[in-house]
Amino acid sequence: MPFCGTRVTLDDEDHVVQVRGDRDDLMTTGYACIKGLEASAAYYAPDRVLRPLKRQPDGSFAPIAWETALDEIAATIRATVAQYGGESIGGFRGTGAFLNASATSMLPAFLTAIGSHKHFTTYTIDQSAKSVTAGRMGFWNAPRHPLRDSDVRMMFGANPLVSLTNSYFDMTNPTKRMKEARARGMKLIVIDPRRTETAAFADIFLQPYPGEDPTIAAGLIRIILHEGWEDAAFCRDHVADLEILRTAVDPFTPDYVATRAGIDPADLRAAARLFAVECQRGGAYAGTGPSMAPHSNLSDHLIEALNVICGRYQREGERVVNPGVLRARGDPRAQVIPAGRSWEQGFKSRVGGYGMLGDEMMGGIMADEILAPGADQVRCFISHGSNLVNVIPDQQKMLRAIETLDLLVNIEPFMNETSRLAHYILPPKMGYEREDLTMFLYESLYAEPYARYTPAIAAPPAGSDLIDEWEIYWGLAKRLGLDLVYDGVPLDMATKPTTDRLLAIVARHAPVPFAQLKADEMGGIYEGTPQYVGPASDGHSGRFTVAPDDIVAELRQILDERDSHGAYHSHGAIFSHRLTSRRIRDVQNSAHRNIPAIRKRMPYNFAYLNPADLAAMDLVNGDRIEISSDAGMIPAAVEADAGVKPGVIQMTHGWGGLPGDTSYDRDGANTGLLISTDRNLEPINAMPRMSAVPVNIRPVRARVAEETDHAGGS
Ligand SMILES: Nc1nc2c(c(=O)[nH]1)N[C@H]1C(S)=C(S)[C@@H](COP(=O)(O)OP(=O)(O)OC[C@H]3O[C@@H](n4cnc5c(=O)[nH]c(N)nc54)[C@H](O)[C@@H]3O)O[C@H]1N2
Ligand SMILES: Nc1nc2c(c(=O)[nH]1)N[C@H]1C(S)=C(S)[C@@H](COP(=O)(O)OP(=O)(O)OC[C@H]3O[C@@H](n4cnc5c(=O)[nH]c(N)nc54)[C@H](O)[C@@H]3O)O[C@H]1N2
Ligand SMILES: [Mo]
Repeated sequence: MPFCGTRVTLDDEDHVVQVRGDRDDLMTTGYACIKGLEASAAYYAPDRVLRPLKRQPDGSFAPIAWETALDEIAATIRATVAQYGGESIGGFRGTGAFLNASATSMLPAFLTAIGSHKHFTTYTIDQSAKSVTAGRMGFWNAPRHPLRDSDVRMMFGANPLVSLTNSYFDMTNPTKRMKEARARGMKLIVIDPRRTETAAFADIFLQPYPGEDPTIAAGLIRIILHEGWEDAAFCRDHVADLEILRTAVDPFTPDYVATRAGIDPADLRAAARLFAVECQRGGAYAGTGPSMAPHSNLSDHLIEALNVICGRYQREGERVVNPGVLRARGDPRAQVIPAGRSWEQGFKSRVGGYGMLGDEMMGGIMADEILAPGADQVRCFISHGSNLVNVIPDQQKMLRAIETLDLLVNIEPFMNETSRLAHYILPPKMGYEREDLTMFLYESLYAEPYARYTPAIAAPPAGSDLIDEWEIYWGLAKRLGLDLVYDGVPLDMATKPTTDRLLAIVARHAPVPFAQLKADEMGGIYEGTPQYVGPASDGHSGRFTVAPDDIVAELRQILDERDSHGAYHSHGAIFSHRLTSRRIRDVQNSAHRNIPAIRKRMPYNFAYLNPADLAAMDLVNGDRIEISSDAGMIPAAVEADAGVKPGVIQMTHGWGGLPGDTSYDRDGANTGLLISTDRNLEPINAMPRMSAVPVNIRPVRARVAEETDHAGGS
C-alpha cells in the first residue's frame, strides 16, 4: 500500500531479479514489506496470465488476440445495452485498480458514458462508514491535527504497523514513525480485541470484545461531557445538538460499558482523561475493526464525535502540512460543512433502496443487483483488479451471481479464483512494467506533499502480450462510440492517448509541470504556495450535528441488546465466540498466496485463538476445527495467539478456493462463507457484518476421537 521506494535489479532481458527497500527514498527510507520484496516471484509466477484468454465451452481457456477480444466484448455489451439499456452493465474496482494512477478513473468514466449507475468498489465493504459520518454529522473544512504536532492518537481497530494503511497515521515506514512520535512524547491509546503490533506501543490498551465500539465510544463521550472535559468554546461555536448527545449517551456509564465490553472501568476513565485532559492535539480514528462489526456507521460517528467535542481540528491560521500535489487544492476554512445526507436524494438501488455514496453503489447488495430479475438487472460485468469470488462477503451468493452473468471480464494479472470463472481474462502490465505516479487518491496518507513519477523499467515476461489497463477501456469505448470523461477531462476519442498523456492529466493541478515530475528521479516534496487554514466564509452558519435522530435511535437499540458473553444470538441460534477479521503481513487480501516463499511462512489462513480457549477445547497448534456461523461452515487450523482476547477467534480473509475444488491444505478457507448478505446489512451503506460474527467452534480431532470411542463401545 505505501508504494515503498525500492531498488530493483534487472537482468540482461530487463526482467526483475531482485527488489530491495531504498534507503534513499524520501518517504519510506529503506522500508519494504515481504510482498514487495517478492515482486520477482510474482511477476514470473507460473500462474501469471501472459496474454488475453477466452473461456471455452468446456471451461478451459484459449488465447485470443487483444483486438478480437475487445471486438467480441464490445459486441456483447452493445447488444446488451440495445436490449436492456445502460443499467445492465456493471463493474467493480478492487485493490489492483486502486494501485494504478493512469487506469483507476477509467471504469467509472466508462460506466458513466454508458449510462449505468452500477459502479461498485471495495470502499463499501471497507470503511465507507467515514462517508456516512461526514454525511450525517457534517465535517470540518480543514484537516485534523497532523501527526507531527499531535500529542495523542486513539486508534479503534486499526493496526497500521502491519496494514501500513491509515489515513490518520503515517504509513511510510510506520514502525519507525511510531518510534519517532513516541520519542517526542506522543501518547497512544489502542482499542482492539487483540494486543496488536501497534498496541505494543500504547500507553493505554483497552481489549474489548469485538463489536463493542459504539458502547466504548459512547462511554468515553459520556465521561468527557460529564466531567466538563470537552472543548466548550469549540462546541458552543460549531456544534448544533450537544445536549441531545449528552442525553443519548447518559445510559453508557463506565460500569455498563466495562461489563458489556469486557474491559476495566478504570481504564476507560484513564483513556478519556488522557485523550481529553492530558492531551490537546490529535484525535481518534477507526480502522477496519469497527467498520466491519455490527453498528459500524454508529461506531464511526461516535468516534468522530470524540474529535468534535474535543475540537481536534486545525484552526484559522494553522499551516496545512500536506495540501496535496496531484489533486486540485481545496480551500480549507475554519468552518463546518453541514451534513448533506446525499444518499437521501437521487438514484436508489433496486435491491434494498440504498442511495449512492459519491458515485458508488453498495458492495453489500452487488450480487443481488446481478441476481434480481428485472429491466435493470446487471448482465455484463467488468471486474478490475479484484478477486471478487474470494473477497465479497457471502461467497455462495457471489458465485450464483457470476453464474447468472452473460459476460464477466476480469482485468487481472493472475489465474486466480475469479479468473477461472471469467469469460475473458484481460491481463495487464504490472507496476514496474508501466509508467506510473504516486496514487493521487491516497495523497493524504503522506505526511508531506510528496509525489513521484516512475518510468517503466522492466520488460514484461518473455513471450507475453500485455497492455496497459486504460487501453482496455479506451478500446471498448472507441468501439462502442462512447466519449470518455477521464478524471474530469474529456478524452479525444479519435487519437489514442499514451500512458504519459493520461498521467499528465492526473497531474495537471500539481504546482510543478509534469515534465519536472518526470525529471525528478526520486520524486519530491512539492509544496508550491504554502497553504493556511482560512477564516470561516462570510455569513457561514454550518454546524456539526453530532446526535441526529437516526444516531440517537440506534444508540437506544444498542441498549436493548441482551447477549451475554459466550452466548451470542444470531438468526435463531446461539454461538460461543465472535470471529473477527485481521490482516497479516504476508499477503494483501487474496493476493500473494501464489508465491512459494510466502506460503512457506503462511501455509493457510490460521484461526487465531487465545491459548486458554485452545486448552479448554483440548486443542494444540495445527489442530483442525470447523467454524460455523448462521450462514455457513469452514475448516481451519488453529494457532495460539496470546494477544487475542479469550472468546474471540480471528482469521484473515481472501483465502480459500472454488467450492467443489478446494482443500484447506492447498487454499486455506474463505471467511466470506460465514457471512450472509441477506441480513445484517447496515442502514445507508449496506455494510455486511464482517467482524464480531457469532460462531461456534467444533474440534475435528475431538470428533474423530469420539467416533472411535463410540465404535469401541458398541
Ligand atoms: N499486510 C497487509 N496489509 C494490508 C492488507 C492486507 O491484507 N495485508 N489489506 C489492506 C486493506 S484492504 C485495508 S482496508 C487495510 C486495513 O487496515 P487496518 O484497519 O489497520 O486492518 P487490520 O490490520 O486488520 O486491523 C484491524 C484491527 O481491528 C481489530 N478488530 C477486529 N474487530 C474489531 C472490533 O469489533 N472492534 C475493534 N475495536 N477492533 C476490532 C483486529 O483485531 C485488528 O487488529 O489494510 C491494508 N493493508
Ligand atoms: N470476510 C472479509 N472479507 C473482506 C474483508 C475482510 O476483512 N473480511 N476485507 C475487505 C476489504 S477492506 C477489501 S479492500 C477487499 C479487498 O478485495 P480485493 O481488492 O478484491 O482483494 P485483493 O485480493 O487485494 O485483489 C486485488 C487483485 O488485484 C490483482 N492485481 C495485482 N496487481 C494488479 C495490477 O497491476 N492490475 C490489476 N488489474 N490487478 C492487479 C491481484 O492479483 C488481486 O487479484 O476485501 C474485502 N473483503
Ligand atoms: Mo480494504
